[in-house]
Amino acid sequence: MAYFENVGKINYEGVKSDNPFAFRHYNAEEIVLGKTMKEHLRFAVAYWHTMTQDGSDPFGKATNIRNWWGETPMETAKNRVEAFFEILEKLGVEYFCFHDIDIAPEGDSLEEFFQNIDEITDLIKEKMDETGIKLLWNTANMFSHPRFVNGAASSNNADVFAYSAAQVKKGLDVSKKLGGENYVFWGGREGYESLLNTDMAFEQDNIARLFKMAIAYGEKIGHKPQFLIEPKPKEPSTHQYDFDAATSMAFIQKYGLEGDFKLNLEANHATLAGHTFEHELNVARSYDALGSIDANQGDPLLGWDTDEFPTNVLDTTLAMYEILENGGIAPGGINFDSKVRRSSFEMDDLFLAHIAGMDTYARGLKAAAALKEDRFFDELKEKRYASYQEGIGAKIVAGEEDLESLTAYALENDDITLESSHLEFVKSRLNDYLF
Ligand code: XUL
Ligand code: CO
Repeated sequence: MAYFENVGKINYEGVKSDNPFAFRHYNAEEIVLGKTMKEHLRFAVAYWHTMTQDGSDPFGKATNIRNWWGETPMETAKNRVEAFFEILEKLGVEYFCFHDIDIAPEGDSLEEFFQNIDEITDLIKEKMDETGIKLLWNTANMFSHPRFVNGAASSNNADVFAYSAAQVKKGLDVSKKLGGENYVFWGGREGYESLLNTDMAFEQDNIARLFKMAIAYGEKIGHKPQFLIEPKPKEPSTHQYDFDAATSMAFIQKYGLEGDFKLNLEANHATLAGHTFEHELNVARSYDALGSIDANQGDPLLGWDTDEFPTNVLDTTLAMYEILENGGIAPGGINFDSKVRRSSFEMDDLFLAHIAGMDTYARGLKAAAALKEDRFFDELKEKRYASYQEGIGAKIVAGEEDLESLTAYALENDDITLESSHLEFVKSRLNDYLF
């Protein structure tokens, strides 16, 4: 049975096409800088936003109309697998991501939850084998259930820690079963509300304990996905421990997790932290820790995690530039952690939204490739830092100077000439690559 009878395979038709169910920029097999677009972009669809999100918000009930609702939670879960793979195949997306609770009902006990996961992942595996579609990453939802009110690994209650460990173990078993390429830890409620009753250092030690158990278990079962921490500064906790890329790198280094852990960076989390997305990608890159991305965008006027589909070409261009400079994103990918707006409640909006996101990233890729080929940013930066290429600058970089020698130099050279950045001109030239 087809869940989307009105929608066929989405093909590339170019910008002249007025078919809403066609790509105007994403041409999977087109070669850009020596690789196909699909190799560069490694798109993934997120199970939670696409299959389980119902359009409700803090002020209103569900709006989404979905034809996969069944008589029982398990029937709905099975229908969802069918519908999900139909979406992936029709979009030509080769990867997907999910939380454990997105795919299977939790039931009345942990045991029942695990049985449900086994049954549904059998179905998912069949579909994967049939279609060649792959698992980019899975994760455990350790934030929705009331037991996680004070966090998961960072909870004050050791039974909650144990429960979380069981979910992570199952997550890794599932990752092995489905050949997951990455495994994500987004610290849902790993943060705190008030320092008055919180031992922050102890809670972070405990998070690191769980991560080390995950590394050890992966080694034991002979399955080593790339582990990823997904930073977010706030929401739901007031203070989230993995605030941003820099904070998460400090955590990774403090607990000696380099080598096993990289970062999964999300655009809307970056803006919540008061950063641009490209800032976060650049920070990760400077640590060789850019693992994967969650593609979306926030609403700058609202300032919370609205998870909109990305439609801003400047943002995707600068993000893709960072990815190109990184030498690609594999084994990570571009996961649409994006949801249709509450008013886009029709089934077909799921396609229109993904097409919009994929086209916006494809456009960003093409613009970023042109910027790279033209050495646009390279030339700008080479010129800007030229004073370190020779003379005193080259000696500073080579470690040949000290405070005394530089004082002697500065006393002779205190009439300093600076150059204008011409930043407005630069931005205007950058626009030429976008439109
Ligand atoms: C929450 C968020 C999560 C993670 C996975 O803001 O981004 O969906 O991506 O748990
Ligand atoms: Co995310």
